[in-house]
Order: sequence, then structure tokens, then C-alpha cells
Amino acid sequence: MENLDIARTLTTLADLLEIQGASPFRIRAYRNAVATIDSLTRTLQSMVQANEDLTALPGVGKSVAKHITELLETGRINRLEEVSAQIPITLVELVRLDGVGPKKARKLFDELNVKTVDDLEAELNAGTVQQLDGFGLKSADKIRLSIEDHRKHTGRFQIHEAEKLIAGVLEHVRTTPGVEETVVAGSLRRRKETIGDVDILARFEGDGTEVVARFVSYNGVARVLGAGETKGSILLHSGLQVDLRVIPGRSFGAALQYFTGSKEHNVAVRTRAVRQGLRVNEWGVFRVPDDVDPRDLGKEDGERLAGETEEGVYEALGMVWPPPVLRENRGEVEAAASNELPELVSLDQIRGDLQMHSTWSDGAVSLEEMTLACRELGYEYIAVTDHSQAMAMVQGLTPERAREQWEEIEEVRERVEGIELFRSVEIDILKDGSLDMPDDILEELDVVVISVHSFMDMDRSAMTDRVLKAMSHPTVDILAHPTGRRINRREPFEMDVEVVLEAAADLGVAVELNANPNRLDLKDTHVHRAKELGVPVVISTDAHAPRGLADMRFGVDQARRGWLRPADVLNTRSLADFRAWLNRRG
Ligand code: DGT
Ligand code: CA
Ligand code: CA
Ligand code: ZN
Repeated sequence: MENLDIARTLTTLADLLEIQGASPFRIRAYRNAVATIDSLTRTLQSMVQANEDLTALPGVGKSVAKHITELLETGRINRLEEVSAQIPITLVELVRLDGVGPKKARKLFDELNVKTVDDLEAELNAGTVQQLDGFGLKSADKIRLSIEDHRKHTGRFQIHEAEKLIAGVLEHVRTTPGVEETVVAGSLRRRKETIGDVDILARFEGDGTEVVARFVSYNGVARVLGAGETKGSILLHSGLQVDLRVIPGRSFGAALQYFTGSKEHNVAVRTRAVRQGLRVNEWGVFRVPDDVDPRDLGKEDGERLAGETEEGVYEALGMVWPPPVLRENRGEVEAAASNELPELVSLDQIRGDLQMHSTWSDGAVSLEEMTLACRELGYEYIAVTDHSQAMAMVQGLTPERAREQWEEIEEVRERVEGIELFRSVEIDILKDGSLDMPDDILEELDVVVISVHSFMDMDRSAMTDRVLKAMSHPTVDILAHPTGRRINRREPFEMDVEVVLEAAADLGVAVELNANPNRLDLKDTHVHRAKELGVPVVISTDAHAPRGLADMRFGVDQARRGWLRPADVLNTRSLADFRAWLNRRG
């Protein structure tokens, strides 16, 4: 069982207890433990096996440690079963809807016997929810929208979740006798922001039955969906499906090419091949004799031109190898054929991080600790961007506190050598498009980062105008998480992204690609458009603790999916060149 499965089970228990009205301290105990588990680099399974004391982990007390051990040893938590005997476990789905908290879920259950999202939708349609105390028309509308979002998203996993869930499976397959190589294909290899299912390939000669049998025996399996000679399919406890194909070496490259996809990319590649009198399939590239109808051919008939390596497959088709992140049929097939693929940005080229938070607002550690953690990563410069005062619930900076923070910045600059710490604030774009900081402060900041955190349900033209007005303030450097989306949780707000990007180009404002895997905002196709318009892109983590700084790689993946070269990404510049950009307006 993976850490993520354990974290999800504890979250379910916490949600149920909260619906039940349990003590906030108990609930917080579970949630703190979940936060710790999320950041662990080792598996709880291995810790329990080694008889380690789980209570040594921050936020993990005796009773939570007992639950974890019980779950790992028996596959269940007794306490969870007791609680779910009293209130239906399906209510946790309701709590996760925007607009329904634990109290409302409880009320819906008590008064209307709503147990599932489907029940809730039926009651909304019947008009009964609107009549409950504390609901009303407006909140009913909001719930209706979040049900729609929920429906759209169920089934796809976020990339970081899929990565964590798959680690144990991969290890299990990799250590199977006779397996020479194990690789991930499909959308996860293309680094898509969400993953439907995970496709893995194992290189193995001969009958694959035993490889598949071992694959489906993995201890995280909730259900075996299929097991044959060359392929198997499993469902993990988390609901993630994993497909395995067992492939011999002579076809491994062709299979990798085929199962990496995307389907659209493959169709375009195959169409090109047919024009050249060639046939590509998951077993190789073959020359089709002129007088033969390809439909009469067996899977490996014809003269074999390639199949062992992926590079070989593309080469046989007259193409250079396109990085998997580009394989979406967005021009990469033609570019690979004319050797005009872009040289993509990579993680090691990133020289700074320009959005993160400290204890001055909602971050977990001090300005100095964040700075030290960034120096550890080898960065040359950073901006700690605490929130402005409109974000009152996280103690956003008033102008006075911003000035106080500058004093601390001075001290940190003196103590920490080898990295430049810029003066910065993540300034709220207020409802009318003005900035949540007076001009005298804005003028003295090194990096002005602006973003929307409120009134996200404005109509499209009002939101577009609001952001345009904010960007036109002459001190603005970076528009952060421009569309406000939360993957699988909140749709982007209504806004004309094209108009905003055009304005950014005119005004010399950069746009952020927020690397947090919950955001990835701007998304890949939008950063591609930014590049076309010549708008510089900044990849920032928005870290709220040092471990969040490691999210940079998720942002870089999306930048690569958007065809960005190092020159398109502002924070690949050297400190001197980045400073020159900051002074671009003279
Ligand atoms: P996902 O799982 O929805 O996140 O997306 P993928 O791209 O991983 O899709 P999946 O798992 O259905 O299939 C894996 C790869 O297999 C896909 O990217 C390309 C290849 N493939 C699957 N079905 C077809 C097909 O009907 N035609 C072609 N040409 N390729 C296919
Ligand atoms: Ca897949
Ligand atoms: Ca699949
Ligand atoms: Zn923000």
C-alpha cells in the first residue's frame, strides 16, 4: 500500500469525523498526519516493516500511528468501519464539493437523506435543497456548478499523484526475474497534467504469463481487471488503473512509440508512413511490397526496418526523435520530419524561483529559511512573494508590514551570501482592477507580482478588463497563476486569455507558469501562445514550505509541453540579465 493510499484513507476518516461533529483536535490530528505523510520520501510500509516508531514523525501521534499500522497489516481501519456504520462513507464525496462543508453535508443527510452526489443532484432538481435553512438559491447554484466540475474530473489523476501511486508497482515489475527493462509510456511519459491510466512496458523475451502474474500479485491491487500472456491490467486501491504490456526486445522501441501516444500523434505518424510505402505498428516499421494489400499482411510481415529502439522507428520514417512531451500532434510531426524541433527548456537551466511564501503571510518557514533552501538548490536569485493585505485571513502584508519586511530582507541579504533575495509581494488584483498596495511601495519593490484571489465568478468581459487594468500599472512585472484554476477542483475563471496575453506583450509584462501540480497555470497550450506572442514566461513554484520548491520540475514539464526554449523562460536568465529585464522600462 502506498503512502498516498494511506493518506487518502486517513483523510476519509477525518472527513467523516468532521461530518459527525467530532472534536476539532482529533480531526486536526488526522489532517496533520496526512500533511506529514504527503511529504515523506520513504514508504510507511517499509518503516512499519522495519519496526520503526511512527510517532517520531512530526504530527503523528500514538493513535494515528496505530491506525497506520493496522491499515498496513490488515488492509482496514476498525475505527473507520465503526464511523462509516453510523454515517455513509459516500458523504465524504459531498464534502469535497465546493460549497458543501461538513456541516452542510450533515444537514443534507439528516434532513433529505442525501448520501451521494447523485442524491444531491436529484434533490437540487426537486427544489428541496433550496428550502433548507442556510442554503438558499445562490448556494444551490454554486453546488450545482461544483457537481458539474466534479463529474468532469472524476477518473483522472493529477500527475504528481499518479507518479507516487505508480512507484511501488514499477519497482515490483522491475524486480521480476527475466525483466530487462521497465518503462512508463502513455500520458504519464508525455507529462500530461492529468493521467487517465498508467501504461507500463516490460522488456522480456518469451512467454510473458509469469511476468503478468507477478504484476497482478502486487500488494496494492484492489482488483485485477485482466491477466493474459502479454498484458495485464490492475486497479489500485486509489482507483488508479495500471496497464502492463510485456514486449520482446526486437519490438520494444516500436511498442514504446505506440503506447506513448498520443493517439493523435500516432495517427499523424502512421499517415506519413503510409505515404512512404511503410507500415508502423507496435511491433516495428515494415516496408510493404508494392503488389500486396497491407490488409492481407500479418502483424510482422514485410521487410523489418526498425523496432528495437524508438529513435530507430522515427529514423526509419525520416524523422528525428521528438521528445514525448511534444507528441500531441501540434506540429511536432512536421517539425521532426524537417529537423526543426525546438531545443526545449530543462530543469537544470532554471536559475531562480519568483513566487514563494514565508511566515510573513501563509508560508511555513521564515524568509531566511526559504532563502537558504533556494541557495541549496543552486538558485542565483529568488523573490519571496508574501500576500498583500486583501488576503486578510493569511495576514497579508499591509504597506507598513511590507516596509518592516524589507528590513528583514536586508538582514537576510547580509547573512546569506551567494543568492540574491529580491523585494517582492504577491499583490492582489482588487475587484476594480486596482492593486492592493500604494504606488510608493510598488515603486520600491524589485519584482511586482500580481494575481487574482477574490471575486472569481465575474463575467468574462469584466474579469478581462479587471486584469488588463491591473497589468497596465507601470510597475507590474509578472501576472501570477493567470487563470486561477485548481486542477480537478476549480475551473479557470472566465477570462479572455488571448486578449490578456496580447496585452502582456504590449506592456512588457511576463506571465507565470505556476509549477504547483494543483495549478499548472498557465497551462501548456497557453504558454505556447505566450511564446508565439513573445511574452516571457516565468516558472515559479508558489512554495509555502521548502519542500514545495521541488515542484519546479512539474512546471518545467508543462513549459516543455508548450514548446518553450530556454530563451522563452525568464528565470533561465543569469542574475545580471534578469536584473536588466527588471530595468527594461528604464
Ligand atoms: P490517458 O490514459 O487518458 O491519460 O491517455 P493515454 O495517452 O495514456 O491513452 P491510453 O492509456 O488510452 O493509451 C496509451 C497509448 O496507446 C496512447 O497514448 C496511444 C496508444 N493508443 C491507444 N489506443 C490507440 C488507438 O486506438 N490508436 C492509436 N494509434 N494509438 C492508440
Ligand atoms: Ca494511459
Ligand atoms: Ca491505458
Ligand atoms: Zn496566489
